[in-house]
Amino acid sequence: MENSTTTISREELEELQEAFNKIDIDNSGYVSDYELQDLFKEASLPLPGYKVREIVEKILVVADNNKDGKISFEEFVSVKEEKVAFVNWINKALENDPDCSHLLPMNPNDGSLFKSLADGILLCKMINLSEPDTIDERAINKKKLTPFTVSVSTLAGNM
Ligand SMILES: [Ca+2]
Ligand SMILES: [Ca+2]
Repeated sequence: MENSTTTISREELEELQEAFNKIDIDNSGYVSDYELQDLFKEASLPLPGYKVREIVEKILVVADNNKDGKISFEEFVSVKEEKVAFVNWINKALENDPDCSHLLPMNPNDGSLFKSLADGILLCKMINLSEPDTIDERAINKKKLTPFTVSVSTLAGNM
C-alpha cells in the first residue's frame, strides 16, 4: 500500500471510521439523512426542524458524490480531503471569538475538527458563518454540549 496516492494516514482513517460509525446508527455502512438529523437533535442545537433538514440536505449535496441519497465511508473520506482547507478557514474566521478560544486553533492534520465539532458551540458558529444569523448565539448553550451518546470508551470496548 506504500504507493497509494492517498494522503490519509492509517491513524486518521481509524479516526474517520470511528466518527463514521458514531453517525451510522443502524450500522448500514451508509450515513443517511435521518442519521444526520439525529446528530443535530442529539447536539440539542437551538435550531428549528426545518433548518436542520435544510442543513442536512446541504451536507448531502456536498458529500454524496454518486447521488444515491446516502454517504458511504468512501464519500465520507473524500470530504476529509477538503478538511485541511476547511480547518484553516475556521481557525482564521473564529480566531478572535472568545467562545471558541478553548477549541482553536485546530490542527488540520489530525482529528481536531471532529473533536471540536462534538463540542456543539463550534458547530453553531460554523452554521452561522455559512448562513449568518441562522442560530441566535444567545441561545447557544455555552456549557459543554454532548452530541454523541456513544462514547469513545464504549466503542473501544466493542472492538
Ligand atoms: Ca446508516
Ligand atoms: Ca452516496
